[in-house]
Amino acid sequence: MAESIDFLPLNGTDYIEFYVGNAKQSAYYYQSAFGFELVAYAGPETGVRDRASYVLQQGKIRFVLTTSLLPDSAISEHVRLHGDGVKVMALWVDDAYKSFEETVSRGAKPASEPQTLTDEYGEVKIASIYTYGETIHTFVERKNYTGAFMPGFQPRKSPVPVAPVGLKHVDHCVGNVGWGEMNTWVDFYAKVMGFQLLLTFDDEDISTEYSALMSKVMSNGNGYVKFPINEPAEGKKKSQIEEYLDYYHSPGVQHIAIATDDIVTTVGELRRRGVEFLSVPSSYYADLLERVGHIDEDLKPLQDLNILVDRDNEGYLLQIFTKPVEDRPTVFYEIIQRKGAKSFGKGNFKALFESIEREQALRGNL
Ligand code: TYF
Ligand code: FE
Repeated sequence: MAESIDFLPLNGTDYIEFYVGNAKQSAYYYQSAFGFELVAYAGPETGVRDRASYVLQQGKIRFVLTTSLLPDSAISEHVRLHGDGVKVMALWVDDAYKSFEETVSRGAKPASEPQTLTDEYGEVKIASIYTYGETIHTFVERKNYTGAFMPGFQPRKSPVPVAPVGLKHVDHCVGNVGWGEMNTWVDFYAKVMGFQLLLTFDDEDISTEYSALMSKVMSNGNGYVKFPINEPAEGKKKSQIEEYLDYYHSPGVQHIAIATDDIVTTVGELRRRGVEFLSVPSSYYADLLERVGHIDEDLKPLQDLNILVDRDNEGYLLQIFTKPVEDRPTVFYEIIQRKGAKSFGKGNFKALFESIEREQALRGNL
């Protein structure tokens, strides 16, 4: 039965927190390569004894990089098992306590009870529930909070000036789950979080010669928060989703798509700073305009940068994918510019997945 009122209104993504082996060095990478600015810090110098966290910001995107200072802790155990990865997808809400109660009453597994954090800059309320694997959603209510990030954190600036690359907001966060588990998590987002099914990609849409997967895109009511869920499917050889699961050792976040309004400038700058992207053969560009029709951009810079284009009923989109940003083939980024299109680049799946498979083969995992 459809509920007429949204029991979980979301204002957007509040932050994404990664558990990493060395937060100081990861923070340097996100500043120098991705153009994020350091805005806050928590650690021994601020009275936090067991961990260090760096808060980075660009546009509306906030990343928190957290490492353990202890050999035995939930954070070090997370890093031991998964490598560097996403622990928290935090959602900005108007009522964290209610968000927790509404979702837990619908079957969410609690991760931490609602609490109110206070300092001289105001109040932040947080509460967390589990989603797939060890990943959690934290509901963050920050009415009138004027501090750098949250109570417990102190403002901290980048040690050298950072030049942003035009990253604006989180477009979507994709999860990889185990064989046959996609619909379980689709149901979770529908029943527990009140999301709706936006799109389905089956085996036929996206199987290449080797790799195969299925994907369903879940969206909240206002469309600000979108969570595609992938599961592996049977193919000739190892699915890219299976490769992820082999290295992450559980379901988890596969890619974070970040929006820009000038993808040529953003990707040019990221490449100049050493970010590595997947590439497609030049034949992709030979018939691109026949496939997608007129686009505002010149073809040459798109081809030089290996940016992909796809069209749907409402417009078109430009997108590109990084290689994994850690040594395990797990988390990667998508840079996306939407020009009307609300889809996910289905027309690029074949070229994209063949590109991923070339990388899998280089790693000996195909
Ligand atoms: O988010 C999406 O659906 C697109 C396409 O392993 C995609 O970015 C889907 C699965 C995948 C990589 C990219
Ligand atoms: Fe994506």
